[in-house]
Amino acid sequence: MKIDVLTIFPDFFDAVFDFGIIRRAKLAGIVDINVHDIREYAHDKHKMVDDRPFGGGDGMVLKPEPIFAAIESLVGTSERDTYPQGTRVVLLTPQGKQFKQTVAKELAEVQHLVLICGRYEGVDERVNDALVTDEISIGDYVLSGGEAAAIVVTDAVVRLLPEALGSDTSAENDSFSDGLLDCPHYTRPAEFRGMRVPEVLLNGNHAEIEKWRRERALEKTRLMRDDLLDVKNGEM
Ligand code: 6GU
Repeated sequence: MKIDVLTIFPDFFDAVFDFGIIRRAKLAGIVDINVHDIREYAHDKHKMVDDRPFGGGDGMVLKPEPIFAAIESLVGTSERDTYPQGTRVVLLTPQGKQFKQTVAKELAEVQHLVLICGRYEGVDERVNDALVTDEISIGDYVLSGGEAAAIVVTDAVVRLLPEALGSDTSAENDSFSDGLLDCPHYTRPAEFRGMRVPEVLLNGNHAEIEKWRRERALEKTRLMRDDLLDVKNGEM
């Protein structure tokens, strides 16, 4: 998979894609991630990437020209209908559809993902109208820009790529993959400062351990995220 990130703060991404699973996936050739400065696609003499909103109001709006030029360069066209198959151009914005594990799974199937990091104040709507295939928000809170959201989406997608994880079962056991939160985990020592690891995990009875894990996962989900147990929300 190829992932291109478009941002006005490319330095923001310097370290984050060089650790853990993303780093491993890059080195293994499972994913190719490139971060692009939107300013490099601004061809006016001041390399302007944003401007004041028509109609007035606070903040600055990202201009359309550099973003159209970037998409033409990275995708080959700025006509959405003619994007190569398996191309998704995602705008990270608080106005988007909420990012869920189901969305991560869908994006993990594509060949080319372009992530446009919006600014909180806005992106010229013509970017949306002509270029964007998906608008995604990572939750109901305000971030100053889409950069942190692009990192979240990249991490969630890359760890789903075949062979990105060390063990081929670990993604299936994650929270949300079956619609429930994960069960508790313990490692040595079996007793630490008077706190003992649940006995069932020490006895080697795998059927009992599975049953215990399932029960704890259900209990935790009921306690923390009752909403996940509703049938209508069971789309994880
Ligand atoms: Cl994708 N962008 C911004 N600016 N704020 C957000 C968000 C994205 N998702 C949640 N809040």
